[in-house]
Amino acid sequence: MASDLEVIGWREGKLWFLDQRLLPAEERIVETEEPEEVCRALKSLAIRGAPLIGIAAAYGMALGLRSGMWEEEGLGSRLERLATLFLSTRPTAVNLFKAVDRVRRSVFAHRGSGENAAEAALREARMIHEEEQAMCRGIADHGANLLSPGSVVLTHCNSGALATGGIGTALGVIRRAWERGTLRHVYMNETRPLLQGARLTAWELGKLGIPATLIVDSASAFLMQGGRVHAVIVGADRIAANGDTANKIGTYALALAAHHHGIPFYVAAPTSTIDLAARAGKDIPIEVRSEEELVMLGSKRVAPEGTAAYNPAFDVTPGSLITAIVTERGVVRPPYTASLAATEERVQA
Ligand code: RUB
Repeated sequence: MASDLEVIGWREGKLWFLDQRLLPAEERIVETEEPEEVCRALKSLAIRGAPLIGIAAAYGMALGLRSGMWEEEGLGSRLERLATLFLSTRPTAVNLFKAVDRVRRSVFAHRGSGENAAEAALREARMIHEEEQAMCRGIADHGANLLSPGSVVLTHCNSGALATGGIGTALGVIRRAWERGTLRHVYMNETRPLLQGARLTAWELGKLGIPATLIVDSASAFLMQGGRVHAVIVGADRIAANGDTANKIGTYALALAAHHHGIPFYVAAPTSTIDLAARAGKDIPIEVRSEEELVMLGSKRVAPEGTAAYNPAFDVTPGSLITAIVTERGVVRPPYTASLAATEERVQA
């Protein structure tokens, strides 16, 4: 069994992380004590993927609560400022909002207990990290049961260790199915504009020794039409109460094509990505990123100067196009309003 890839952690009072912007050319580890640097890493996608965004923000809050950093302004005010800083980085993945809230509550709960604010925050951050790792393992086990022997699957963006701090969500399922001998091949979309598929998923699957072929995003429907894909499996950034799911731009088009061709479309995500407060997809904020990401390819300009560009980073796939949502608690099926609420109740029980 391949060893687990570690992408983030805490060492001697500092946060370290793998800078994902440089992959696959360079595996550079960055160490920091500055919460602002963690925010910059989140905004620039040096750290990315829904669960990892939450984990990093929680560690980043712990960095910002070290002794000497808040006494003058007061703990309450410092916590609010840190929370605002982190929550302004990326709007779509709900994991960020849940993680920041957990750290804030934990610090308040431990006020006066003798434990200092940074220790309370760090303990909560470590707990979030460990929980995400455990949830990935659960998702992998449940999800792999959905794939029949000889399966060829298609995935989009990156939902592996690089996105989760664990073995991954959709890529965790792929990895487990490969270990069980039921997976034959993976097609991975390159994932324009930032190429998370080409740069990150290809890198991870290569390390795991899983046979995979890169395609341009617009080739997916063609492969499905030719009967070359048995299932589509993707991660998620936020799942609304009715099953509508925000994930990397292009996911919705994949789901439409899969539906047309009668191919199962699975979403794999931890319960930390479910947001029952969002009743439907229209309640999920969609991040729109810089035009630069479209008109430039690395340092090379690909569109004429002055070209207008629109760059939504996510789209929403209606729950009606999703065959099942795989969580660490099991496989959730339509009607999602009832099944997701029941899953969340079990988490809280
Ligand atoms: C990441 C993205 C990924 C999910 C995977 O977008 O859309 O598919 O976050 O998360 P970005 P998970 O690269 O812009 O952060 O592993 O929970 O399914």
